[in-house]
Formats: sequence, C-alpha cells, structure tokens
Amino acid sequence: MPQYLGLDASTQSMTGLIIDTDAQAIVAEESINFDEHFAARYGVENGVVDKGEGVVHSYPLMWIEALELLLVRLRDSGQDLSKIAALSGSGQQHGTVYLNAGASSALNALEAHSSLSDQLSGVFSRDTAPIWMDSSTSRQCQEIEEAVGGQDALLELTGNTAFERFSGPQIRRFFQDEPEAYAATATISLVSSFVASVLAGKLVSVDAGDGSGTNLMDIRTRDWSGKAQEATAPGLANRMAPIAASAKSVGSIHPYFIEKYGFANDCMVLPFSGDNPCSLIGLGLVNPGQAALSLGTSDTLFSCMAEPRVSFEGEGCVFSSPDDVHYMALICFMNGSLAREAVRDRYNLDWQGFTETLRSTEPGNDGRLMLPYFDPEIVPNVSAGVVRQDLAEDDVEGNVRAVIEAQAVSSYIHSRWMAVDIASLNVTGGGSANEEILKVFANVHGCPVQRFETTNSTALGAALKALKGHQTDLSWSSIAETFCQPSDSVIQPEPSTRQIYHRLITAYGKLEQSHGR
Ligand code: XUL
Repeated sequence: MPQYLGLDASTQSMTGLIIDTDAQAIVAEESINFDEHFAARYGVENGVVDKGEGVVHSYPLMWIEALELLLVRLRDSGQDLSKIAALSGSGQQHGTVYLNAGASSALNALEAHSSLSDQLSGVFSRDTAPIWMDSSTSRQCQEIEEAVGGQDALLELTGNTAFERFSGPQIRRFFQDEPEAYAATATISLVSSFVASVLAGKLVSVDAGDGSGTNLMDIRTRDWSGKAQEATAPGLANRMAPIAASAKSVGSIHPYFIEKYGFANDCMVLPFSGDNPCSLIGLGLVNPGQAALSLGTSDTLFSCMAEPRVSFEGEGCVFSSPDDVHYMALICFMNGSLAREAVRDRYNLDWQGFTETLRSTEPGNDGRLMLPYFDPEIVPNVSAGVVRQDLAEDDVEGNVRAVIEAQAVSSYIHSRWMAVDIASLNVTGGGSANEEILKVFANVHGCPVQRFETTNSTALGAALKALKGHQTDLSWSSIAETFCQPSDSVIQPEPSTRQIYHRLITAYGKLEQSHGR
C-alpha cells in the first residue's frame, strides 16, 4: 500500500499532502500557517519580513520549525508515516538560503532527542533568506546582463532576462553588501533544496525546474552555466551542488525522521522543485499546450511547452518542467491575493462580503478601471501605486470588481507571448475556491475554468514527483490521468460578456500604457 508525501514550503505556510496509490486518492492534507504560529517570534507578516526599499526576506529557521510542527501534526492525526515509500517537495521559487561550513555535518548529525531548530540554528551564514517578493536588485540585474553580453544573451542562455527576485541577482547583492558573510558561505541552497537537505540529512541540490528560476542555469543543457555563475559572484560554482535529475533519489530519509516520526528506513527522498514547476505537474500539465492559473500569494499563469520559448518583452519566465523533458512558460503577477486582500481590508469586508459584492456588480464594471499595484508589480515591471480611472476610491462595489477584472485582464494581455491557444484553464491556489472570481477569469479568457479536488496542486505535484521517482516505469500521462482529474465543477464562460471584455481589454491596455506600464 505505498503512499507518497509531497511537501510545500510556500511563502505563507508549510503544507504536507499524502497520496495513496491503491486508493488512487489524496489521504491527508495538513498545513502550518507561518503567521499563526510564528508571527510573535519571527515578526513575520504574510510569512515575510518587509525591510523596506524593496527588500523582503524570511527565516529559514522558521521554515524548519514549521516542518517539524507539520510532521507532528501528520503523525498525531493518525497517519502511519512508515507507509510513505518516497517523498518530494516544492518551495517558493528564487529564495536563497546561505549556509556555513558547519551545515553539512550538522545535518548529518541530527539526533531525535532534540528539535530540528535547536540543532540547526547555527548552520546559517545569513539568518534571513531573500525571497521572490524582493525587488531590490535592479542594479545587480543590469550588471549580470552586461557581464554575460547583454539582456538577449542572458535570455538565450538561461531562458530568462534578469529578474530582481531571481536567485542570481539576490546572491550578487549579498556578495556586494556583505562580502565577509558571503566569504563565510560554503553553500547556497534554494528554499526547495534547503528543505530537501534537512530531510535527507545532507546537502542536496535543486532539480532543473527550480534551477531555471535562478538566472544561473543553462536552459537547454539543464545544468549550471559557469558563465552566468561567474557574472554573478566569485566562487559561486563551488557553492552550489550540481543540478539533480528530478526523478533520481538523492538518498534515504535521515534516521532523525525514522526515529521521531516513524518513517521507514528506506523512505526515498527525491529532489524538490519550485512551487510553480510542481504545480504544473500537480495540475496534470504534462503535454505541451495545456495551461493553468494559480491564484495564490502571487497569481501565476502557466503552460507546458515542448521548447523553451522565451519572452523578449520580459513578461514571463521559462522554467524546466520537473519531467526533465518539457518546459513551462510562466507569468508571475505580484499583486495576486496580496491585492485582493488589500481591497478586502480597505473596505472592511470579509471574504463573504467581498464575494457578495463581486456578485452584485456587472461584468465590465461600467468602465471603472484599476491598475492594482498595491505592491511593486512584476508584470508589467512597475513600482507600487494604485491607479483608478472613472473609479472613486470610496466606491466599494467598483473597487472590488475592478481589482478582479484587472487581474484577469492583465493575465490575458500578458500571456500572448506564450503563443498557446488557451482552450481551458486548470485552476489552483487559495483563490480558486472562490467561484465568483473564477467566473471573471472564465469570461475574460473566454474559456472554461476547471477546478480540482485540492487547491494544493503544488504539494500534489511534489507527491507525484515522489511517486514517479519510486515507480519509474509509470508514465507522466498515466500518473496525471489517475491523480489530476478536474472536479465536476467546471465554470463556463458566458458568451454575453465577450464584447464587454473585448472592450475592457482594450481600455485596460491603453490605461496600462498611458502610465508607462
Ligand atoms: C514565480 C514566483 C512566485 C514564487 C512564489 O516566478 O516568483 O510564484 O514562486 O510562489
């Protein structure tokens, strides 16, 4: 009765999801919210610490504490963790964890009588990790692009132009700002590979899915690019373990977890990947042309591609798929649930009130428009500042509909470069539970929107990676067919809204451009 565990170290929480191959079903899902458990100790809000001037960090030690709490919760809820044949995981992409020379032996020496955080508190050469919300590295982006021969050269090499949140620019800034701490850094992990390293009790690398979110990986060979590493910081190649093949075990789980939580001796640990690449798999996007939408802290729209098609306008990113064969195109909008929550809170609504307000308003919002840049936006790349057109700030109804229509329209406009004819959108993420929001996306994109049993498609994708790594002869198509079927609740577009949204798309595009965006 093999079971597989998928972990998801996301921005706001640590989630665990277990699938059972006999039952062909998800049998457990637990989540530890960072703010709920650690806000007092670490001072985080929405899982992060905003240090101002675009600097946004989080605490790797907090993630470890959450991992421990999650395992306690899974064990105490009656899960028999000895049934887990293999585990894998996903992490918020781009974040970097800086480890000192003692990390390797500390990971190896973990003992069950003490907590993970007590034993690992001394392994960092930097207490905090810059994460994907950090937009403070514009200078470093320019420097890296120049050093590899220009923006197009970096795009050609890594599949991506330099993005502020990507690992390479963040590492360069650390090297420049804190040269001594950089010198004391023996290993740089990503969020995903850091959590994998704790479970394996040794330093392990990322897969190509997460490696491609660094501006450091050759997108075609799926290996680190020496040229990009040299352009980023001296001695970087020695500080990063080689890219791991997605489906190849990095070893067995460390005895700490066997003794403390009852995992089996031979429970395999598969390399972890980024949250978006895992979501690609978890939503069953294993064939080119399929597309999906994730409504999470950030909103992302992504598709599976046969080749690494790139965005010359810098609207999107290209990552390797965790199947190590295909690629994924991804557009990341910073103002996802952050913007929805900002509007909800600004007008003192709860989610129910927000949803009822949205339902009570008309598609097209009578021309009332908003550019919802509550935080600096990634696509388009602009600084923070909400813009309203024909929309009063105290108009509650207008602002609620405007923020959702802005998100849907922006995702439509900025996904043209993918050249994917989106026939349907598979949706995931916390926001996908809200049918009124999904209706707007279905109408703007003019295609059906399909929901899934779980909104944790990242953790499901990670569990499926574990299954594939353990049962290597299973094909991705058959895995997706078994575990990634949409639920019955498909949301169809309403033909009567086509004209309205065509007009809105044009008007929104003009507003965006008139603001230099
Ligand atoms: C993708 C991105 C975010 C993070 C956090 O490029 O920055 O989606 O992965 O979810």
